[in-house]
This record gives sequence, structure tokens and C-alpha cells, in this order.
Amino acid sequence: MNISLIKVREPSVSIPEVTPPLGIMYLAGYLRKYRPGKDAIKIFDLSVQQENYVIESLKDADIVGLSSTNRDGLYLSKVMKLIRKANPECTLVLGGPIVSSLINELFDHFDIDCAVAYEGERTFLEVVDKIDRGYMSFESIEGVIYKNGGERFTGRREPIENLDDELPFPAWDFVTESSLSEEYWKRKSFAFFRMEKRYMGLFTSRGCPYKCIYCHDMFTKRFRAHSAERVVAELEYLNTNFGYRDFEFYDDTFNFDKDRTRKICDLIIAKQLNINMYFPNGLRADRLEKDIVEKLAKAGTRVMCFAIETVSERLQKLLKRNLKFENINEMIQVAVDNGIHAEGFFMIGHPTETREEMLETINFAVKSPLHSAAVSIAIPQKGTELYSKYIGDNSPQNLGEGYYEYSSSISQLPPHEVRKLLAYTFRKFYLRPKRMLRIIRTFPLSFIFSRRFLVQIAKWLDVVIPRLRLSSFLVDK
Ligand code: B12
Ligand code: SF4
Repeated sequence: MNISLIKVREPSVSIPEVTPPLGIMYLAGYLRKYRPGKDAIKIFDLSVQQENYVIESLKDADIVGLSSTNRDGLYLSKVMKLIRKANPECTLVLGGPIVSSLINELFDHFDIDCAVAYEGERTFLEVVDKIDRGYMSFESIEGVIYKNGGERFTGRREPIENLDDELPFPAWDFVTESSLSEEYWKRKSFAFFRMEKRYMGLFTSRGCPYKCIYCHDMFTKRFRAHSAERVVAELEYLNTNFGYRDFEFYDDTFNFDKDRTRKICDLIIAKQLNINMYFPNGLRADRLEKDIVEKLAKAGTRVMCFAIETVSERLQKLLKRNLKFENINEMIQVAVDNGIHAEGFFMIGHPTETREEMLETINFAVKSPLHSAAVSIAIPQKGTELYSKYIGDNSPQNLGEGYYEYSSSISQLPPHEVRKLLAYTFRKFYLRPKRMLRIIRTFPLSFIFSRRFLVQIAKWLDVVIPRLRLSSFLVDK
């Protein structure tokens, strides 16, 4: 079958970061393993490719699979209309976080044939098999949302237990061996900076056992992980075959299993891989220990993000995050002492949060030895406990809402006041010569002279003067 997979992402939004589309690369790799020789697969990414080019390329597709988050929901419906017009015969399948979030209302928003909820590989394989055999009825496939009179969900499927055995490497070649790669290399990625232009993203574990009420549940509440050997095999493969040295890890809780983390580092060190590692999606500080941070540094870690979110114990409880604070400052200091750029992730605007609590978090960041701090506004996503409790399941999700468009308030401050505090944090945290010097010392020269550095500066300025939207001018299309 001719299968085209597209990451749908509106290019000119206030978030300039772009990452390789791992979700659809995993699907492509899986289809190749379990339907060898049967499909001609193509991958597109609307965050870096021209819309016209992508739509034109879909004319011969039998199946078009779209991947999206809630943030791109409005753009997604526009893209679907264009696809329907260009190729009315194709089957449109939707996947990605938006599906699990809007599981009961997908057909109200989108003109699709079916959708795949949660972990996608097994379900999509069965959907493709069915379509290939000429059937368009999906009720016997677990994990699918289809329409038959009303919208129906066939129920959540068991997740993949043994990731090593069942999942092949993601289909990296779609990026590494095509011109698409250049589009990623020239842009800012998820990590604050990177040493080299070329890099690849990895997702070495699925599922997170913590129960933070604002977070998705895409991959279940059980930590499932690739073995240390497999993770290092992925790194070695990319390093040896394509010469990549920079790797960003997007796992939800990469360091949940302390011994796995230690072993990954030991193997990298023993094999003398000479790579740079970045953890831009945050590590749980309470799953770190001094020796783990030291090993991570020795194995090549350049940027480590500490997902702290709030320092208010009341809110940690209310959010069911329950981060233990004892060793956070110590772990940050160990990272700093070992030459790692330490970034803190914080959120403000939590339910019932007071101005004082927000300032408490901001002051913690300012006084900490962190090099950088990313403070964002907590935006409730449908499908989470936060949304059910504080917005209400019957209220529509505001599709297309990022930090700057955030409009509803669940904290004790109105949205514009919360946004003002972002600018205040920026001034308090960054506009200090000592901090600036410390940050710059962690940057490689190649970053300071790159366009990605300009994008980072524009992103900072966007926090102070959001209406300028400077970073969106620097987004290439
Ligand atoms: C990397 C990342 C980013 C990057 C790149 C995002 C992008 N869209 O380009 C950056 C930093 C830019 C980013 C920004 C934001 N992100 Co983000 N991000 C991630 C992260 C950490 C990893 C994504 C990844 O590679 N996952 C690994 C792959 C394997 O998973 P996957 O893509 O979900 O794919 C699987 C299934 O979804 C499914 N599937 C996926 N696509 C398809 C397509 C088809 C056809 C089928 C059948 C199945 C299918 O099968 C795949 C394999 O099982 C996830 C967290 C996570 N655990 O995934 C958050 C996540 C996707 N982000 C999230 C959010 C909220 C945001 C922001 C809105 C935050 C903000 N700043 O305002 C922005 C929005 C940006 C945007 N326009 O999309 C939420 C999305 C929730 C939602 N329901 O929409 C997530 C889930 C995190 C969370 N804690 O809730 N993000
Ligand atoms: S926010 Fe992080 S720790 Fe909390 S549930 Fe989500 S992935 Fe797990």
C-alpha cells in the first residue's frame, strides 16, 4: 500500500523548537518489520516542509496517517480539508496525543475515517492490514475510534511489554538519508543548545508511574524501557553509520530506573563513544544520585533539565507530583560542578495557586545554581485530571492554544497577570551579568555564532514582549 505519514504542526507559532517526528518514524519502522515489502512509505513534516509540496505529494496515497497534538488541532482540520480535496479516495487515519485527549469528540472536529488512540504501533498495523484486505470496518481492532452512527472507541489495548523484542529501530533513514535532515539541523531543537549541527532524538522508555494531574497518559502509568544494551546499540548505530554525535532524549522519565541509567552511562564510557547527550524533557531530580549525575557527565551529558515545576509543597501534593525536594539543589550543584548546563523547568498558573506561591517558585529559580530556567504556564489539556477537575469535561478544549494564547485562569491570578510574571522571571533570572557569563561559558562557540542562538534570543525577548512574536519571524518555511 502507499502510505504517507505526516507530522502536522503549524510552522509559525510561538514555539520555535522542532524535533524529528519520532512517533511516525516508529510507525514506519514497525510496518516495515511486520509487513515486509508490502508498503511504499513516505514521511512528511509540516513543521519544516511547505504545505503545498506535502499536499501535492499525497496524490497516490492509499492511506494518509496524520499525527498531531492539541496545539495544532485547528491547523489539522485545515490540512485535512486540503488532503480530502487533493485525494478524495485515500483513507485518513489520525494518531498522536490529540486522539487520546479528545477521544469522545474526534468526529465533531475532524473529517477522518478512523483514529488510533494511545500507543500506536500494534493498532496501526492492524488498521493497515484491514484496509489492505479491502475492509473499512474497524470495530474488531482494539485501540481504534471509528464512526458507526455515533463515535465509538473499541477500548484501550495492552501496551507493548517487551520493547526490545517487538520494536525495531525507528525508521531513522527517512530523516538521515533525505533532505528533510537539513531542515532539522538548521533549526533550534528541544535542547537549550547543542554542540553539533546534526543530531537525533531518542525515546528509550515509555510510560511513567507518577500521577501528575496535568500530564498525559499516552503510554500507560507503567515504566517500560529499552534495556541499556539496546539504548547504546541505537546510539552506536547512529554514531557509526551516520556520524552523529549529538543525541536528545525525549523520554518522560528517562532516569526512573536508576540502575538502567547507570548501566547506559557505563556502556557508553566503556565503548568510548565520544557523544554529547541532552535531556531537554526533564529528569526527575528525586531519581538522581550523586554518582548517577557524575556518570551522566562522564558519558557526555551537556544539558540536563530538572523538572521541578513548583516548589510549593501544597501544590506538589495537589498536583499529585510529590517531588521530594531534599536533594534537588545538591543534584543541580553536582551537575554544574561536572560541567553540565543545568536548566530548571517550572510552571506557574496551577489551580488555586496564589501570587505568593508563584513568587516562591520564581525566587527558588533565581537563587539556584541553575544556568537557565524555563518557566511556563500550566495549560490544561483535555483528558487529564487537571482538565476534568478545574475546567470540566464538558467544556471544549481550546485547540490552538500555546503559552501566549493562554486565556483561561485556574490560578488565583487572571491570565494576563500570570503572563506578566513570566516576563518578571525572565528579568530577575537572566538579566544578571554573573548568570549571563555562567550561561555563555557552557555554550560551544559554534552555537553562539549560529542562527539557532538568534532564535533563542528571540524566544527570550518573546517572553518579555510577547506581542512582538519575534521567534515566529525566524521560523523558516
Ligand atoms: C518532543 C516534544 C515536543 C517538541 C516537539 C513537538 C512537536 N509536535 O513537534 C517541542 C519541544 C517543540 C514540544 C512542544 C510542545 N509540546 Co510537546 N512533547 C514532546 C514529547 C516530550 C516527546 C514527543 C515524542 O517524540 N514522543 C515519542 C513518540 C514515539 O510518541 P508519539 O509521538 O506520541 O507517537 C506515538 C503515538 O502517539 C502514536 N502516533 C503518533 N502519531 C501517529 C500517527 C498515526 C497515523 C497513528 C496511527 C498513530 C500515531 O504512535 C506513536 C508510537 O506509539 C511529548 C511527550 C511524550 N511522552 O510523547 C510532549 C507532548 C507531545 N507535548 C505536549 C505539549 C502540551 C506541548 C506544547 C503545547 C507545550 C507548550 N509549549 O505550549 C507544545 C506544542 C507544540 C506543538 N505545536 O505541537 C503534550 C501534548 C498533549 C496533547 N494532548 O496535545 C505531550 C504529550 C507532553 C505532555 N506532558 O502532555 N513538544
Ligand atoms: S509530568 Fe513527568 S513525572 Fe509527572 S506523570 Fe508526567 S511524565 Fe510522569
